[in-house]
Amino acid sequence: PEPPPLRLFFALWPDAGVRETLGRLVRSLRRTVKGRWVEPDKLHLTLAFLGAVPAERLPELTAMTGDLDLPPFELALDRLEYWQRNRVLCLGASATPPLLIELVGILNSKLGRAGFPVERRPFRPHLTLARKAEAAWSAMPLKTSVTWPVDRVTLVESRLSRAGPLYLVRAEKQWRA
Ligand code: 2AM
Repeated sequence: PEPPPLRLFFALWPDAGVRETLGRLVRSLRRTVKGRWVEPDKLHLTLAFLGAVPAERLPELTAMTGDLDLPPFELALDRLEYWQRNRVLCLGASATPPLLIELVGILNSKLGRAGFPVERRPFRPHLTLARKAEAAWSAMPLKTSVTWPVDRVTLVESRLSRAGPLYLVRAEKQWRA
């Protein structure tokens, strides 16, 4: 029998330090905003969502990950965004670093050439903090922005279950300055 397809996406996966900062932010926000909060160890920023992919294509995507090579850069997540339409609360960036736009562009062109579906809308970085959230505003600057030193890209598998998604790192490429 064929193995089931994998639900895959490319993401910025926080290291321990960034995760610690994000966890602190979530703990303070939880006091004032109602919602279903993403567990701190599952927070991530999606770069390209592939959806269901035949398992046999994983080696190709692993190789693609290994070919992604950029200079490290810094991402400042400096504002909260509340999307009333789907009641999602996100961390966003008032400025997208050019290297992040370049990374997503390279990813999308590699994915497109390999025949994967590609997002056509311009990339706007966002990190989902909570779903089914209740907020009375649509954007709010953070007093202290989250500074994320980005030096790697990660291919992640998402396994959905009733207990929520389980994320497995399937491939990763770290860059040197
Ligand atoms: P979200 O956080 O905005 O929900 C794993 O599911 C990751 O892929 C999540 O970060 C999720 O974004 C994103 N994702 C899920 N379905 C998607 C889709 N159809 N298009 C783009 N991103 C998606």
